[in-house]
Amino acid sequence: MLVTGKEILEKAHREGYAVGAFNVNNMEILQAVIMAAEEVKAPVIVQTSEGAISYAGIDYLASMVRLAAQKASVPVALHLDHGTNFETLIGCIRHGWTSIMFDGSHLPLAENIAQTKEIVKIAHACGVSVEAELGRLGGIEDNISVDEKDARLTSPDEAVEFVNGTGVDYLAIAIGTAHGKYKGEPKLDFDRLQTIKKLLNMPIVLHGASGVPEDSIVKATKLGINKINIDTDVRVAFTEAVKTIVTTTDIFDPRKICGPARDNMAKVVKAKMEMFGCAGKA
Ligand code: PGH
Ligand code: ZN
Ligand code: CA
Repeated sequence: MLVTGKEILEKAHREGYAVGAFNVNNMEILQAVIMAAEEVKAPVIVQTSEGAISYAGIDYLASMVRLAAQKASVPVALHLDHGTNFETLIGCIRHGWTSIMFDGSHLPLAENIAQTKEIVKIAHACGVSVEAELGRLGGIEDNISVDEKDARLTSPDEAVEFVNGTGVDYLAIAIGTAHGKYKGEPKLDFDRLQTIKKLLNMPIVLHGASGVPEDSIVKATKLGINKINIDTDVRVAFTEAVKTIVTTTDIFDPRKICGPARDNMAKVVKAKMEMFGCAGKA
């Protein structure tokens, strides 16, 4: 069934686990994510970036995910990842997204608060949950690209001011992860996470989680991360399967290429769900 992001994440916050939020932009990725969630009985967040929406079309994605959620035996939320464009944010609300992220993390604090507050007012009036980001992640996620030198960890004091001033349902914080593939091993600032969680006592979101070692993920989940965004690791699972098939066989039937790729993605998604602690929580 299709539910709001808040419903899924408030429960995760109360019970102390994290739910996977996986980026989708075609049928195979969506099916892989839903298959995995059903197999391990996990609630799941399906998220689309603005890039995914321009690639697949907002109506295609809306219809596909609505159908998948209707048929699914687990709770599914449809979330807009890194929304920056006002028309897209409103378009998602109109097309049935149940959660949206407004990413004003590039703005000065006061402006980020003012714009986020406006989005929260509109979204909440429509029964849609809102995520926002404070601090800045380095790396590349579709349309969002931030140079390492511009990356900035979240200030706990600003986080309190931000949440009080906006009324967001969950907050994405920067504690050392980055979007895309890592060159070295990411070092997470767990003290900062612990301080922020204690001050806010609400669902907290970790972006850029592909490539973060399992022990860091488990620790972050114990310290209060409740939504974990994964994009790169699923893309890699798709591409590795496709590469193997096209370079070692003469297969030219797309179903025999995308089918095994879908299975490979489902395997990766399932492993993440076990790691995040949301398996069995549906
Ligand atoms: C993410 C995903 N999406 O918003 O934060 O990041 O590609 O590093 O998993 P990764
Ligand atoms: Zn992100
Ligand atoms: Ca990453």
